[in-house]
Amino acid sequence: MAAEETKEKLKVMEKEKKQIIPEEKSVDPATILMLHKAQAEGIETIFDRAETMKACNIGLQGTCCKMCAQGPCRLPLTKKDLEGKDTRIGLCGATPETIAARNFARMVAAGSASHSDHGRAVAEVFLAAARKQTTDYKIKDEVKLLKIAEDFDVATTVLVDGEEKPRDIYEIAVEVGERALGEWGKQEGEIYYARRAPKPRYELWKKLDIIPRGIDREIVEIMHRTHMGVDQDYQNIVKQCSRAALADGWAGSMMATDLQDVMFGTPYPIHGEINLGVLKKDQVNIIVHGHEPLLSEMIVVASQDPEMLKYAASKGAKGIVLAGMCCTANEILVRHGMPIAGNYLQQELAIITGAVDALVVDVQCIMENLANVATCYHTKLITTNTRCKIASGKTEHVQFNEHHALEDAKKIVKIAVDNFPNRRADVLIPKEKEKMVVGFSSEAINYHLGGTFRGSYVPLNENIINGRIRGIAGVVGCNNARTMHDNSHLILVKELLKNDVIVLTTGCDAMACGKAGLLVPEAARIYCGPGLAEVCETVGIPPVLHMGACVDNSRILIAATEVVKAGGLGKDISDLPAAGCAPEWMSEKAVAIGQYFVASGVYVIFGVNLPVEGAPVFKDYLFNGLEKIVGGKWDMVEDPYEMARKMIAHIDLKRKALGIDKARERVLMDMADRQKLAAV
Ligand code: NFS
Ligand code: SF4
Repeated sequence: MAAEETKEKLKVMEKEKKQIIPEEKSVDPATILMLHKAQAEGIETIFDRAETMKACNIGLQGTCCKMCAQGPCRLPLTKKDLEGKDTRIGLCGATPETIAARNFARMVAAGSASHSDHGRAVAEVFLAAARKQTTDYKIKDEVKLLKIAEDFDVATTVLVDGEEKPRDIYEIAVEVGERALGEWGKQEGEIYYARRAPKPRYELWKKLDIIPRGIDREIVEIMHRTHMGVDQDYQNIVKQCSRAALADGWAGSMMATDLQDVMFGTPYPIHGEINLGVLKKDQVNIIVHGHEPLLSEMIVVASQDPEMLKYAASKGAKGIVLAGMCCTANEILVRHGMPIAGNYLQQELAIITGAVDALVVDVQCIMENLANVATCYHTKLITTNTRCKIASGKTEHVQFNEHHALEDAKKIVKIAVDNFPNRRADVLIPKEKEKMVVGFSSEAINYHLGGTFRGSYVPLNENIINGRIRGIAGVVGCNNARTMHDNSHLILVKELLKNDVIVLTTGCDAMACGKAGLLVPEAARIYCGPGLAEVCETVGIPPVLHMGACVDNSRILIAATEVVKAGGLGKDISDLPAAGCAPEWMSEKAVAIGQYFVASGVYVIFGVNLPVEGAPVFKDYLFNGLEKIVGGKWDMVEDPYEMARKMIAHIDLKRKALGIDKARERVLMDMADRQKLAAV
């Protein structure tokens, strides 16, 4: 018996020893509080597992090949390889370069597939709406539809008795929808949106033969080329990575953004709130988590339905809170101002509040452990998509269908309301919630910075040229349990602001910024250098512009293109004083995004780790060689201060090349200068 007791004691001690210190895991007080609650209640989260399960060293280096059953062939880089001749090869002779490039390419393929399949689902619903096969979705933003119709070569007018008349908007939508949907299966030619890029960029892609033919084709080709014994030239593999990634950035993701805007409205600045404090103890709390706004848009409607509110009241609830998580959150936030409960690493923690009556998920970034955590509380975990089920038997599946979307949404809301009385006593909702101003689509930036008269990017360019704004940074991407939650996001963004670099953001970085109070106009005075502060205060915008979800990184491509077109800052995206970063990335989608930015001419830094260290020649190609070919390049930096330093150094280099490095004195442009600029 005594021995048993000692064993038990040892077990407890062992458990205690491994306990994480929440304050070391996140900079977000709400997250820290919930981690304490998790510990007190004995709930294991990703934060715990990141402590106990170490990553595989060879996988980290990118040189583990399991493309065939003769492997896995593991080729770790040793000091000897670096000093002498590197003779490592796999069973078939594959070099570290081939292996790392193939692994990298498969990440690009998976990432492009995810965003693009999201886009496909949107295109299908769009077409159903255009054909009036569903009444739940409509054409909301006709102006945007007319604009994208041009890109798809769809006529917007029709000749009636020799007179040009506007075409029926739904007729246009059907044609746009058909052409858009056709982009996935197209076998030859070019994706329509390639021509949206600045002309020199388009010409360069053409010369390099990397303009995507069709989205699915380019992704399939990566899978083929990376099969055992096919493409064994890392440069040739990277070329296909560019093609597939461009198919994501300039087609799959960009069409997702555009068609969503047409159906649900193009975002314009709107107020919102963020962090777990948006949940309410006395109301039904529903969290929608995942990525596609098709479902969440309907749940927004269902949760505000008077009948549903009455039903909630009958169960003793004072109302219904609908909050988002991950990119779904960004989608309903930028269009409806719906609150956000948190970013990627907070998903388990939301359940741990004990206040979530239903967690509704669709696709992507949904941790399987949600099913385990949900069983410890009353929370109903509801899957809704044929592509994403959880095999635990601990979830409910309500199949969502665009033909009766609102009905499905009401069914889901009802499940949540019915579950409200099942709450257990141990509800703890952190008080933290921050206000923010979001919804800066490229159209909104155009309007806000240019004003109603001009509506252009010229004033932004002027401020970059005169040096008030030193440059533009895109800071995006995930959280990663291998690094302190939100920490690198915030250090990096604050460093950039201090140095007068304006920040465009999406995804989980946008949420990190929101929680830290960086998404309000008042942040300019506190965090920015004098130049950027002045611009933001004059225009009344936050210094960090929330542009939406991760598929909306396509908005950053368009904004960059608009800046090029506004003149005075070179002729291509690669000329701009700009840089991108995903400081806490974890998803394959991030790699696809990184690659399409690089192939569009942008310097891109990734944090945490990039699995290329085991293949120094391949790494050098990504980090240096590519720049001479596409004008953009990769980098990996762990320290957020160093990330900022390198991004700013790159911005300064570009300023110098443009001859505006000396222009940092505060000169106000006169009318003649403006006209000169506009004429460029
Ligand atoms: Ni982007 Fe959105 Fe977040 Fe990363 Fe996941 S939510 S699509 S992948 S984790 S930023
Ligand atoms: Fe090994 Fe070559 Fe098979 Fe990869 S493809 S697992 S390197 S034998």
